[in-house]
Amino acid sequence: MHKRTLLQTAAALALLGASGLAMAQDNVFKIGLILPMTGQQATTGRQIEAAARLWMAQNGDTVAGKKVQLILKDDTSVPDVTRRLAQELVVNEKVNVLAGFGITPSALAVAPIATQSKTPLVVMAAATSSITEASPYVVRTSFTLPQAAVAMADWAPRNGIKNVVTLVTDYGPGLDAERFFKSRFEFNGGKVPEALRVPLRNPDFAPFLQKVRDLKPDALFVFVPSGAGAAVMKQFGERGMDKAGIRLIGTGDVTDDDQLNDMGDVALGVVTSHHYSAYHQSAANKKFVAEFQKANKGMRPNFMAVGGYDGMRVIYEALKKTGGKGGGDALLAAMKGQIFESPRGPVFIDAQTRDVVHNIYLRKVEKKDGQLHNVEFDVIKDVKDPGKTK
Ligand code: VNL
Repeated sequence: MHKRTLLQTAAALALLGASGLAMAQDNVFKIGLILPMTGQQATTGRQIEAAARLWMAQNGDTVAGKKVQLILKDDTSVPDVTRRLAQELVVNEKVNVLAGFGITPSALAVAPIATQSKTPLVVMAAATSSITEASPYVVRTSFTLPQAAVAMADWAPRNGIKNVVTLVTDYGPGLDAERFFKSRFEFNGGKVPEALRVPLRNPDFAPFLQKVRDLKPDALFVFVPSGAGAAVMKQFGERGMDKAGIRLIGTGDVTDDDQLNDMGDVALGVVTSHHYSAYHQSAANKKFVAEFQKANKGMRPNFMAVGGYDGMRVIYEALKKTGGKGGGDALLAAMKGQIFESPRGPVFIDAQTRDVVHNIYLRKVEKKDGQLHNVEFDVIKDVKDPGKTK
C-alpha cells in the first residue's frame, strides 16, 4: 500500500515535471541569431550582437507573456556553416525566428530552410537586392546596395564628377553596387571607363588602386563590405590619389562608423550615400548612440548595429501583435507593413517586398568635436529598393 503510494507519487511528480517543462518551453520565444563573431567579418557580428543585447536591455526579455531567449551562433561567415547552424537551430532548438546574417552568401544559404520550416528569417546585415526574393519568409532591416548606389550616381554628376572608375568587392552586394551606380551614372551623362572587382577573401587593393591612379578619373567609386574600408582608405592615401586630384566616393560601407574615426585625415571630404550615420541628428539617434556606447566601452554603433537593433524591434512588435500564437506565418504577417522611427530615421517594412524602405542620406566626412563623422547634408526620402524586379 505504502509502496504503491510512493510509486504513484513518483509517477505524478514525473508527469508534473514533464508538463512543467513543456509549459516552460511554450513560454519561451527563441531567436536564433547567426552572425560572424570571428574571422574577416567579425566586426559586423560584434556590432549586431551589441545592438540586439541593447534592445533587450532597454525593452526587457518578456514579451506577450513569453520569455525571449537569444541563441547566438558564430558562422565565421562561411555559408556551409551558416546552413548547418540554421538547421540545428530549427530542428533541435525549435527557434521561432532566424536572424542575423553578416554576408549575402550566408543569408542565401539559409533561405530554403526558412521556406521549408516556415520560420521568419530577419536579415540584419546582408544587402544584395535579391535576398528577399530567395524566400517568402525573408524580412530585411539592413538596406540594399541599389538604394545607396543610385543616390550617389545622381549626386556625382551634379557636382563636377563626370568620369568614374568603380571598384567593388566581387560578390552579390558589390555587383549590385557596380551595376546600379554605372547604369544610373551613364544615364545621367557620366562615363565609367573601368569597372574593377576585388575578391571577398583577403583582398589586396594595391594593384587595383595603382590602375586607378594611372587612369586618373574624376573619382573612384568604392563598395567594400563593412570592415574593409580602413584598408582601402589607407592605400588610397599612401598612393597619393587624393593629392593627384582623384576623389573618393562610394556607398557608406567604406566610411563605416566602426572604423571611420581611426582612418585619419585622408578620409576628410569623402562623400558617400547611405541610410545611417552615427552622427544623424535626431533625439532617437542621440539616445541610441549614447546608450550603445555606454554599454560597449565607447564603441560607436555603425549601420550594422542599426540593422540589428531595428530587426529586434520588428521581432518584438510581431510577437506582441500575435501573442506568439499562429506560428511562423502569423509572425511573418505581423512583421510586414511595420512603420517606426529608427535611429536612422523613418523606416517602413514594405508588405509586398518584405524589404526595408528608408531615407538615403548624402554625407561628407568632417571633423566634429575632434572626431571624424559622416555628416549628412542632403536626403532622399523613403527610398524603395530599385533592384526589385516585381
Ligand atoms: C554585405 C553588404 C556585407 C554590405 C557587408 O558587410 C556590407 C553583404 C559585411 O550583403 O554581404 O557592408
